[in-house]
Amino acid sequence: MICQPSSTPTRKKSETNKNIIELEPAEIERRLELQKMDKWHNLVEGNLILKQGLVDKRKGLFARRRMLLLTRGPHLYYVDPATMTLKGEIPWGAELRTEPKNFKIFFVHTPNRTYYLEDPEGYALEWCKAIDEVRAFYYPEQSQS
Ligand code: 4IP
Repeated sequence: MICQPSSTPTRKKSETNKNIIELEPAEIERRLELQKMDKWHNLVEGNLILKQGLVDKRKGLFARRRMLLLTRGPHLYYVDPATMTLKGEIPWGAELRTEPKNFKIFFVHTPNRTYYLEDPEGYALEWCKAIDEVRAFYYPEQSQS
């Protein structure tokens, strides 16, 4: 006899409300241990990766495909996935702002530069939401306005 669950499993309220940055210290340690086996770990200076994904970073006429790594710290590193070299990072600060243009394209504004990013998979809104959550955590006063 096959037993069917009596009701559809639902996520607990605490899980649905949880964002990517509010983690208990033990959870951070647990995830860092797992991350040590990840190929990107050595490129993020020991910081916990909160979100990662391939994006096309446009500068001038050309775009370069980069692995974008949002970490605790906070940091937004970008890595050349072909050579596995860290190419740079988007400088964090209270002034950093995201701007989704459509499902693929989003901007990250910093005081000295606007980064033009394209998520070929169409998760630009998720990127903006994740970066905004991290910003609200590290710069709560600036995020309220
Ligand atoms: C490069 O273009 C790449 O877009 C670089 O990105 C970018 O550096 C350079 O800008 C730009 O000239 P080419 O490869 O066509 O030469 P990446 O570092 O990801 O390879 P950043 O890191 O600043 O976007 P300059 O202005 O930094 O040189």
